[in-house]
Amino acid sequence: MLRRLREGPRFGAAAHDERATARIGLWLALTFGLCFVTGLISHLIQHPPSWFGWPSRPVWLYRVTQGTHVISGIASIPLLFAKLWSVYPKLFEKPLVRSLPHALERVSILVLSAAAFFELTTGLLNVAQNYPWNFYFPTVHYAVAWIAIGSILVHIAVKLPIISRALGERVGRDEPAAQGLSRRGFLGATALVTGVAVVATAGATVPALRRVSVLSWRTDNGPQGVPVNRTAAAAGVLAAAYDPAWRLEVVTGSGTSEFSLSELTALPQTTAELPIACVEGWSQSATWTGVALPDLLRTAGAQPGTDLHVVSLELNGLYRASILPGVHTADPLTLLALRLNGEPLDADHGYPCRIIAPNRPGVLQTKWVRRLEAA
Ligand SMILES: Nc1nc2c(c(=O)[nH]1)N[C@H]1C(S)=C(S)[C@@H](COP(=O)(O)O)O[C@H]1N2
Ligand SMILES: [Mo]
Repeated sequence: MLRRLREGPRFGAAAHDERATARIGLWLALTFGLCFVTGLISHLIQHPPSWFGWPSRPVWLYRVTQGTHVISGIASIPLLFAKLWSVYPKLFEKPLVRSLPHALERVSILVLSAAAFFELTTGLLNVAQNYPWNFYFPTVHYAVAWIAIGSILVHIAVKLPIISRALGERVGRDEPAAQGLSRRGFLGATALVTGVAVVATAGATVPALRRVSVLSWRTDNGPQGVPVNRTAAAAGVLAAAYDPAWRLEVVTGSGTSEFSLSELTALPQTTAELPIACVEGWSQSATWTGVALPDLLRTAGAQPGTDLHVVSLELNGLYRASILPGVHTADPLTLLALRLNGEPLDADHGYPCRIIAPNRPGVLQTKWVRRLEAA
């Protein structure tokens, strides 16, 4: 029975052959593995345990890891469907449960499929800025990622004999009598659909693909040529941002200094080309000008290299504050930016001033800064 199934006479299509299944499984393991590792990196940067440090250089590294996270996640969607299509006859094989190990294996496949679908769906909706749920996305997405990767490892371990046998066999030409898509045709179609899905969306972070990425989100569509995630109006900071009484407070061990906008503008200015790399996968490089953090700290009587608590004018909102670690406050490319692409910051980009640091998630590039406090 098993042997017959593998050869496929009962279900016809060669797509259900283990040689096709194993190859798609291998691609899926690669995209999922990449997605998991890059997601873990992003999580660690945003919630750093004491043993974790993330460098401030190269400036583009997070842009690449997070772009990879979203692109590999998107590539996983057609691959997951193809994988399920490839094995679905086996999922309904009778008897449904043959033994305890067999039952456990089936449960692990159920958990694996559910977790994988959950991750890909929530990730995709997050990227599309659509939040039809009421849990906090990062926590749940992160927790379920461990369930997904754990059940994938169990699945691979259980299937290893079949995987190595199937990958050892050549895909070969199908018997001409085989119904439906040939193995090659199925693998080719899967690769093609995956490629199209990637090209259609990767422009959100790969500049060269911008023109062809028809399904891409948030590119070049904000003021000053940079997308906006949360506007000043939505954050409720417009009045406070343009209040002439606005001062930047810098609180250090040696006391509190206050800077008006014109005092900040009068300090030595640094200009740098730096990307905003949103965790949602879009990224955009721009030219930022402002006061380098090491300069600002020295002016305020503190040492570059101290961790800073960055507080914005926003009263509530998940991203109203951030921690800027010492590696970043010591980096002369970390800016308290006052200008973007040659103009004063637009309200939506953080007027009067915002943090732009090299190699950081966009979510930590706090806008509408009110206070910097040595942590
Ligand atoms: N105060 C504050 N700063 C913030 C945010 C926010 O909601 N509030 N959003 C962050 C996110 S998620 C991103 S990706 C960047 C986007 O910057 P931009 O809107 O200038 O492109 O700002 C960050 N800074
Ligand atoms: Mo973001």
